[in-house]
Amino acid sequence: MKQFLSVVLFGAVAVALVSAAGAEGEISFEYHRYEELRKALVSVWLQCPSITRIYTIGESFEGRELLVLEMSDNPGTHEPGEPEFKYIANMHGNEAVGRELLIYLAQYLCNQYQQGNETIIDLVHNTRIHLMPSMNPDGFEKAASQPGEIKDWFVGRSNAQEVDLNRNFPDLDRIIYINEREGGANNHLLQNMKKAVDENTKLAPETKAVIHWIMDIPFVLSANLHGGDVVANYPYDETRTGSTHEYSASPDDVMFKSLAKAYSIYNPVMSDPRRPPCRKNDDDSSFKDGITNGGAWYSVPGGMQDFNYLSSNCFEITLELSCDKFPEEDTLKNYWEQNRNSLVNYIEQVHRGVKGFVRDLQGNPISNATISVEGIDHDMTTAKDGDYWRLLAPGNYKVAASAPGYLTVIKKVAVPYTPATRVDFELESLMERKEEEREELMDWWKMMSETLNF
Ligand code: GEM
Ligand code: ZN
Repeated sequence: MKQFLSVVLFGAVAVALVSAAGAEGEISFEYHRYEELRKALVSVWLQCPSITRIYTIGESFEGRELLVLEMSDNPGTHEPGEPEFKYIANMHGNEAVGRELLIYLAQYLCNQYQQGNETIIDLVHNTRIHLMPSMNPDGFEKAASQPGEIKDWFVGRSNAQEVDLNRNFPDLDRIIYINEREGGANNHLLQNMKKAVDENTKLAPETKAVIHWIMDIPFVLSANLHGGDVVANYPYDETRTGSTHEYSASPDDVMFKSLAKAYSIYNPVMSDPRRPPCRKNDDDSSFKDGITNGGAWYSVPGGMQDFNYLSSNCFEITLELSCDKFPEEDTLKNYWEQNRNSLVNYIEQVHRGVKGFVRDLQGNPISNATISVEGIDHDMTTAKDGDYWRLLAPGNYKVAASAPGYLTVIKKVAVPYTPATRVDFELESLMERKEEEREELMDWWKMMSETLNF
């Protein structure tokens, strides 16, 4: 007993010492300038080297790195069948809360993993998580270097070229609205356009880097962290008619509402029905249960959220996390507490709907096969190993897998809230089918000629 007590006491002293130094295992709730952000990510990597990796997707206009911390049981590789998730923050450089929350989230996941938190261990083992605390490091430095405690509402929002990155993505909504009327692709609208992206001088370097990232990794789910209001916003962001406010449902409206709610429900401020608007004249009339359709709030053309949905297999929502864009440092801990469970719960949403593999009859993966769901005009494609993920709300569905040169297979699937239902497809190639038919015909001829004796 005595020995036990002294261990406890020693433990308490050790914890006190460590937290005073802000060392390993503790989260220090302060702002991180560019160099401090790098150091914070490196120290997570040093603390949890077997489940983390740091990489960069490119550079900002002023040459700062667009850093990503990856968390996975196999950092650096896509594991066949394992879904990929991303959080991007601070695309508006003056919106600082999301940037800090992603640093704290990295520290928290690493700590909890080491302390044996089974939910977090399962999450890290079954998901490849990418965290980008700042998409606009130049804007952040500009916003953060303003003198005084009170920050201007706009300084640092755009990148160093004065480009608003959330208006700078190719406007795929316009194309999808034409295709809805006149027929045409219902997703992957940027296919074979990589060169056009590289040559487009209107795209900021930060936008280009993120476009390539979205096209290269088979992301399933994502969120884009902003500030200035408190709500979870879902597609479409741009209205069909061009009017300023108009509910603009995507084919996955039901699932998007469910995803946005999965975030808002764990955030006591966001989900509070009595929360007053951030500012007296704000129009929050489209907010309900802490969520809103983008177009119903106000139309945003060229945003990143809809670009994800219309160019790739990735579903993205936009999270507005604080009334103030750059609040005082001593409020950061509070924002972390408001958002911690939401941030973790939202990552878990990647394990919903149907998932599986598409292969040929010999078991070879078929990449770029189409996965379509009856009644939802938005197709997914399989990744390199024939693996796919199709987020869906609970219900009964008919899911089809098809690929050029193969016979389409349709399966009925019952989808619960979670986990994802595993549905694999084996596709017969039309060549094989033709060969089989030819052989059958030959056998028939042989039999006929034998019986008729010619
Ligand atoms: C927004 S982004 C979120 C809102 N989307 C719609 N459709 N209203 C922006 O980019 O203007 C707000 C922000 O800057 O945080
Ligand atoms: Zn913003």
